[in-house]
Amino acid sequence: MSVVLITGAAGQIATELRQRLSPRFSLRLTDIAPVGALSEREEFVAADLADLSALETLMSGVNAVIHLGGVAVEDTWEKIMPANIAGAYNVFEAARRQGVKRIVVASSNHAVGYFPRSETIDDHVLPRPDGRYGLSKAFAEALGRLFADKYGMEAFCIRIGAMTLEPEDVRRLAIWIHPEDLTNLVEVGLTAPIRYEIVYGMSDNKRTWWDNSNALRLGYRPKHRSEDFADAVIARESPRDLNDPVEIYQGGAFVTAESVVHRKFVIDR
Ligand code: 15L
Repeated sequence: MSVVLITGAAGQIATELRQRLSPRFSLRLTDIAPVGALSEREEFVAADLADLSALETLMSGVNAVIHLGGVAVEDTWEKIMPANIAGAYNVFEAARRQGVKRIVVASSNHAVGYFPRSETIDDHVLPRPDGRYGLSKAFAEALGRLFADKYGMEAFCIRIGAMTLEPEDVRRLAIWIHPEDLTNLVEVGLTAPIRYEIVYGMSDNKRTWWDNSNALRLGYRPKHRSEDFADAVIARESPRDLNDPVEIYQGGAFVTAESVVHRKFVIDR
């Protein structure tokens, strides 16, 4: 059975993936925080993404990596830089040194959060990060490209929307992904014959602003639909100002953090 290393194993996404992937893969888990009880097919080794040599040790005997580790929301550069920029580099470099070819990268919708919702974007658009966090995800995608081109590695970058059991608000009706669908997409990322791909991590969402045909081409078949929750979500949300940048841009509230220039741009456009 293939051994898959999961970074950020104590996080919300890893917790959902673990229970669904462990029947099929042997999981080596790592995080700086404890990950709770382990199943028969799991082992845990604590490590910091800043520690390249610890990561290199962890890669021994691994067939593929699911890189979920790092800061998962907007934060200061002092936190984003070591965890998401240096951390992502260390994961790729440790994998390269140990001959691990395939990395599934948890990118984010915030790598392209400054695209307006009026535009449908696909896997070919240039990055358009909406903050330091989104920038770090664009960096991780570019790392995958570099390591694929230069060292023959394989990277599958998932621009994850919002993974929860149900969509939390109207914006997330467009970008929501059920944990079961995300697991299936990660499995595509682990097993499909690819060199470098970008896909969007969303369920079968009618209100989407993403063209996810690349994921479908590679075999992803989402089972869940955000539209099933739409009436309830819309009914409970207070009226929205459609001229607010939070509503104009795909990244939502991530866009407006420190956005003095941005607000001027919105007024000028
Ligand atoms: C993300 O990238 C975050 O990790 C998640 O917590 C949500 O905030 C999501 O984006 C979102 O855009 O809603």
